[in-house]
Amino acid sequence: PYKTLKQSKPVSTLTELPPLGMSAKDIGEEYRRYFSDTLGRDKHCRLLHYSYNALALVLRDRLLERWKKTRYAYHESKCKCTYYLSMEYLPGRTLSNAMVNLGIVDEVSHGMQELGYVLEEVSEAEHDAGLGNGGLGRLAACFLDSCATLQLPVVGYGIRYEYGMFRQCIENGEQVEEPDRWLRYGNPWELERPEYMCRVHFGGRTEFYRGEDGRLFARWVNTQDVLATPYDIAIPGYRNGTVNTLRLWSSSATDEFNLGEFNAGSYPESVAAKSAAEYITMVLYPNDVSENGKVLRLKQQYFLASASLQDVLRHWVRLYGYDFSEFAEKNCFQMNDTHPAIATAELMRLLMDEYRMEWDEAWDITHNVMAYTNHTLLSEALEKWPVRMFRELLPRLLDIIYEINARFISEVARRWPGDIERQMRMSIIGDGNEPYARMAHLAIVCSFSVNGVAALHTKLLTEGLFRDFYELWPEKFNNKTNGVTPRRWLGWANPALSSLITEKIGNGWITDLPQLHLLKNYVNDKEFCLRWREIKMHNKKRLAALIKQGCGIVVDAFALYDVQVKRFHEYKRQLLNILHVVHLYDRVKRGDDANWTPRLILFGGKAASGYFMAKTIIKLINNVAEVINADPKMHEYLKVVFLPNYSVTAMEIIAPGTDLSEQISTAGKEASGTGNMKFMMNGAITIGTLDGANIEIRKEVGDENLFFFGLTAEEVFQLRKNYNPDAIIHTDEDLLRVMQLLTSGHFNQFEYKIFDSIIHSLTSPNDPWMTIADFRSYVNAQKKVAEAYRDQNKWTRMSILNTACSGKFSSDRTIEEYNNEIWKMSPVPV
Ligand code: HBZ
Repeated sequence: PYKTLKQSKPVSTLTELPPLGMSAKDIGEEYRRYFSDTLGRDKHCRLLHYSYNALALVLRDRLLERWKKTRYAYHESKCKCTYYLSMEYLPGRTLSNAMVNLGIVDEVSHGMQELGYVLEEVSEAEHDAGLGNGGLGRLAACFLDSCATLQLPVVGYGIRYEYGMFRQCIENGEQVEEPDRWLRYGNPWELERPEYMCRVHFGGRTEFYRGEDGRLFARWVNTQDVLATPYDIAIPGYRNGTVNTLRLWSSSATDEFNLGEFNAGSYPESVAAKSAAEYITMVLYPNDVSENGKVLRLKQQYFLASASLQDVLRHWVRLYGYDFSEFAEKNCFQMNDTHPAIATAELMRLLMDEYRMEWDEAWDITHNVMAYTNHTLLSEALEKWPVRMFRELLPRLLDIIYEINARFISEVARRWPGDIERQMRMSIIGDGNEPYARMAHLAIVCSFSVNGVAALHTKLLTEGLFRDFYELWPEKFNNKTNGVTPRRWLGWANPALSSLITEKIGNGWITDLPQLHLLKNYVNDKEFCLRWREIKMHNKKRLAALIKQGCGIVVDAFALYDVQVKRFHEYKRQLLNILHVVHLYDRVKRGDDANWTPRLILFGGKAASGYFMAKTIIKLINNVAEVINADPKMHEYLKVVFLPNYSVTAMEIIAPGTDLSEQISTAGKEASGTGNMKFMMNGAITIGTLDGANIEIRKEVGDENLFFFGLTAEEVFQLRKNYNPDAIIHTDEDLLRVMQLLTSGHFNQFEYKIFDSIIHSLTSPNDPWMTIADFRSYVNAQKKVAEAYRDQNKWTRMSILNTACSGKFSSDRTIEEYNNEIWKMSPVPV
């Protein structure tokens, strides 16, 4: 088997600094100075935007001091550094994060209060930085928080998209996308660094030449260049003096870019060329599965890879000169999925063409510094780029990829002589109608570490998708189960619960989450249970207020809050959830309502703009909600809500107010999930399939404290061969009635046939998501949920145990594992 994990040591050995030494009064004074002297506003200006900006500047000063000290500490210790390469980061709001990690939430709150402001209202003026799609981008943000908290020298590299994840509106039940110009009113948290600008090449061709020493070199000529300017964002550790860097690149045109055309009198053409350069970082691709074949996407990927590597190499040369003998010992690159995988070939290019290394020397470095994390098994998500496109855009990189592949294939041939099939399966270049580059293969071949993001996912990678590679290099493969930062997802998001926890077990849990185990001592303490329940009630009211504000629906805090928030995708099976809702509706309608548990079923999440099925599922949910919510008879039984524009900030209210966490993907399809962990930490109980990290959640909390149902990954695989949804429907009366309601047009009376595609996919023997197969066991599990919820003492006990057993799912643990087994750095005290 792949390497099993060593027990990692607790994080609490960190020295915590004394509080910042800023009183509410100091904060008030500095705020006033920024508000009037820097921003030039006076008492007549009540726009919260300026108050927010002034406060942000106060905090930024504190971050800047520590930022500089951290840089110096890293510089002086000449420590090893790791670079996290990610096309996405979803940090959410920065103000709250800065206050929490500087340890001055109370001081700021009081300071603002004395000035007549409510801190929560001022914070509302901050626009979420939505530079990511979902789990992968949020994971990157949690990781940066943990790295800084563990005092690890890690730099995050990414793209400063002008437009982040679109804003989702719901019109007539349908998703409508609106652009997210999050930088319109400026961003007080970023620091432009034009002094570190660099150039990224595109197009042109390769030329060979002899150097003065007679050696043959390649150079990339006749290129069209684009400038990359970094914008730095401070990433503070939790109360420890460390401030790491997230460096986001923005593209712009070079000056000479336009001159040729301009001199020829084509002013409009020259300006068009300028905007082509600026397009590169204009917008985030809003797709959470794949974006194969789009030239602009490949440009974005190469732009990130090249700018970041140039930055690291320049830094190296400044520190160590042109001696690269220790480069591999002192640097590591972690690629967040295959999106930045072109960095492998780019590092080869830079080392050979710019730093004049021989192939072997460059390769020795490259395959010892690159590490790759895979986030999905879905075949449609595997990145493939047509060779033709590569040749036009990045000809020199294509040369290098071909050479890497030739050497790799000869290694395969040595290991399995004559096994041509295997060579074709493993080749980096795939041959279809049109040859293409398989980015996952490139990433594996060029990395010393390949990891999945939950135990089941890693197992399925080594047994299925990457089996050939696993047979060749078993030692490369390892698992790193995801985690989330407890500072944001418990400390900040759930202040009431955090204070109760700290009152009972002290505040060690904030940097050593397994300490939550101590809460188990209180499950029989009546007073404690009562307070736990009151806090949940308080958080449900906050969530109810968010719902009221977001879509005008009033919900009762006594109902069971049953929540599914995540990207919309067929494999996540929001459809299964809505089929259950229709079943509940049907039960009430036919009078089967004895011992009823009232429920709020809450949905939230975005669909990729071009993903027809996902958008139709959103429409179905909204139509079902409309029918149910408009029926006065249903009021005391059921409410269905679709909350528009789900985001990191919304989740901070949603997770603490949730009773039941829906994690119901088709087994084997959700690599890990991280929402499941946020809910668990906040005392929600999971209803889920045996998929991703759900399996590890069950192991921690025990079978009696969550609700599992459905086929296993193995059973899904087996059933695929003779799956017959129609037969299942006709042997299950409840399901038959649900399907009849759907097919009869009950939820689309004036919208003829709009749900036919859904009905067709549910009933197709080829439905890869096997929703119908899991309906009965899901409904049965939901019955047990309803029963359990009626016994509030039992439910509260389960809730406490879920929080108490969530210690494993801190991203501090995940990062300790990355560091112990892949990065191998020492913490650097600041
Ligand atoms: O990464 C998610 C997985 O689906 C989830 O199971 C896991 O917990 C999480 C963190 O490991 N994957 C994504 O979020 N993927 C993307 O967002 C994505 C974005 C652009 C793409 C492809 C995937 O081109």
